[in-house]
Amino acid sequence: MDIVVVGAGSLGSLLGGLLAREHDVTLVGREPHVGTVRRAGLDVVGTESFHVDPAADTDPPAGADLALVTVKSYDTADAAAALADCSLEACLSVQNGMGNEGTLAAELDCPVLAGTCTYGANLVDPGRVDFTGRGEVVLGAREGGPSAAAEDVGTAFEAAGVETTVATDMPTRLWEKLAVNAAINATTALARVENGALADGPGRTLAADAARETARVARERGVDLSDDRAVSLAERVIRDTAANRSSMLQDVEVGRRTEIAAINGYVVDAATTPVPVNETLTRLVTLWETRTGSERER
Ligand code: KPL
Repeated sequence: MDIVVVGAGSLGSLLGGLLAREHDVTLVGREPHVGTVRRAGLDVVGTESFHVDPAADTDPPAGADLALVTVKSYDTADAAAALADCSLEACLSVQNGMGNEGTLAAELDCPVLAGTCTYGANLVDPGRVDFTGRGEVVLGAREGGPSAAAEDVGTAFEAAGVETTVATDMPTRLWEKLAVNAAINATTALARVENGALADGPGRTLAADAARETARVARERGVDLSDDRAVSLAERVIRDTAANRSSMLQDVEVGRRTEIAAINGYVVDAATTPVPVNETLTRLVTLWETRTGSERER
């Protein structure tokens, strides 16, 4: 399969690297990373270590079987515009936050699939990504139900050794992922701690409260997600990724804009009843972005 990965950051580079062991992959991202990959290839180190030589560029090619979109949520509209003239069989969004698939579908003339991913990655240097934990990709039709395109993509991912489940309930899965990210990302970024620090004490309380509020908002919007399930999913991810630095902590550490608006901010905007924990987390991270000027940094 011909795959273009739009958003060669930490996760995009890891998934692109794994897929390049079996498929023709083009990584689309920023310099100096893509230039280094073009000249010297991509080193994946950690959980598994290997070297691959995918194509790499700052713009997408004219066509591909699949566009795998892994850009930050605030860059989705730009990614959609960049892909609008690209001939594609399918597009898969594996991003944090909600609403990305709709933004892509508005520009693209192919099935747009939704995905979640629990693989851990950290782009440490141009051309080098740390593989910090094996996980799972779950993907399917963004509106739920069966999808031939999702089956094809699932088969291609499995052929490359990427643990993949094709699901027919992606709307619920996206809310579950939102609850996990709402629980973990802002708190770890503000306290500058790894995910495992939320396993007990005040971090555990904050994470559970943020997850519960997100589940309530999901139910207000007709999604069947109980408080208990949201909390236990968040607690499982905290345990399974204890040593990981969340993507928002990684953003804050390098002074980059965060995805707060698409995570806790989305919960606040979607709520019809008060969500004080998500609101406070959103305000604090937004305050940090404004004071550091990072809301302009990508
Ligand atoms: O998706 C993540 C992220 O960091 O954005 C979690 C699940 C919190 C893992 O770190």
